[in-house]
Amino acid sequence: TRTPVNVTVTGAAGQIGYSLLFRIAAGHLLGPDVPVKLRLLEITPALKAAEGTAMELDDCAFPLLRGIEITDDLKTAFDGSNVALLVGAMPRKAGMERGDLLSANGGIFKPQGRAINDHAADDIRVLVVGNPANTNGLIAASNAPDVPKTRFSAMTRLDHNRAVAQLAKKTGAAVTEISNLTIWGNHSATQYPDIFHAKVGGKNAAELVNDQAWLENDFIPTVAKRGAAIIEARGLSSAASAASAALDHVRTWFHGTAEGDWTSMGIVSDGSYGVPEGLVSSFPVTTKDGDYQIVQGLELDAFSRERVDASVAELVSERDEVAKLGLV
Ligand code: NAX
Repeated sequence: TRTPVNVTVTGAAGQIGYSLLFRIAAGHLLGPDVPVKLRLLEITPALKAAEGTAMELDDCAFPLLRGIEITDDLKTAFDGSNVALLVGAMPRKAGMERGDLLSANGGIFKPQGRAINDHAADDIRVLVVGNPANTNGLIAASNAPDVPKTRFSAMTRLDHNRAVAQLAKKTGAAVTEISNLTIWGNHSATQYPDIFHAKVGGKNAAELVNDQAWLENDFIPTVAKRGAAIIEARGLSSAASAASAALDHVRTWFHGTAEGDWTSMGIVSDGSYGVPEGLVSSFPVTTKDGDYQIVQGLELDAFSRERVDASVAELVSERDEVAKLGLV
């Protein structure tokens, strides 16, 4: 029988944690044949709530779940960790400046990056979900100098899945018929969901839709502002869909993209497509066995280029801000 994989989840007592943990334990992260041990990291005041979630996990009697450890200690949380899902973050509160938000999150992701560096297993893979996800990923990666940068990623898969769903609706296709969609840039309202290389049932999506007004005034803003629309409707931010996207992200990273298709991941830029090296930006990537490669050679016309550049400019300003704070 296989040795269990150690999966660390931060912010385990939060909303996303409550959706995520049960599905990890059910085998939806790594597959139906991979046993897991969960490490739940929380801040001290939320440990009791995390214990409540752990009691419910016990009560599910999941065959793949081989242990749960709950802690507020970074070393314990990341010791021997193989997969780390960094979900807990400092949310933006009313009146908070972006600098304050970045600084508060630096206080979380800098020590977590360091702890991953010092204690995680050699094969560690990290997904940052907590916002601002790209820049939090940059902070974590920068503070883990001994871990290859390619092990760190930030989540834009929810945006990717939202774009797939909207495109399917518009074209009347099934989501399974949609491929080669890309989210470029930051997981924020500046992100650029790109359908110019996407396919619907093998046909070019932009040509099939042939509706520039829908693309500009409906599709792009709907995808980019979906998080706000969910809050407006539900009174709470996206949780089950975010958890589902996190599972998709990690599963695709390990199990690979389908032949000819790709996915979207926030990753440390190697300079491809003019995105400054070192920024954590979303790209089209193919994946296999826990590694990824940026899809090269896609043409970006003026419309796409302008949008990619705008989102990347936002990432540059976030990076400059955290650099000033000594976080990267
Ligand atoms: P919640 O506020 O419900 O839960 C966050 C949890 O993190 C809390 O239990 C809190 O105690 C814990 N936490 C705070 N600081 C911590 C620390 N230093 N160590 C460990 N745990 C800590 O938020 P939830 O709805 O679960 O969302 C979590 C994060 O995901 C937020 O930052 C949110 O903005 C972000 N999201 C990112 C998405 C993406 O696509 N990348 C989409 C969904 C979501 O909005």
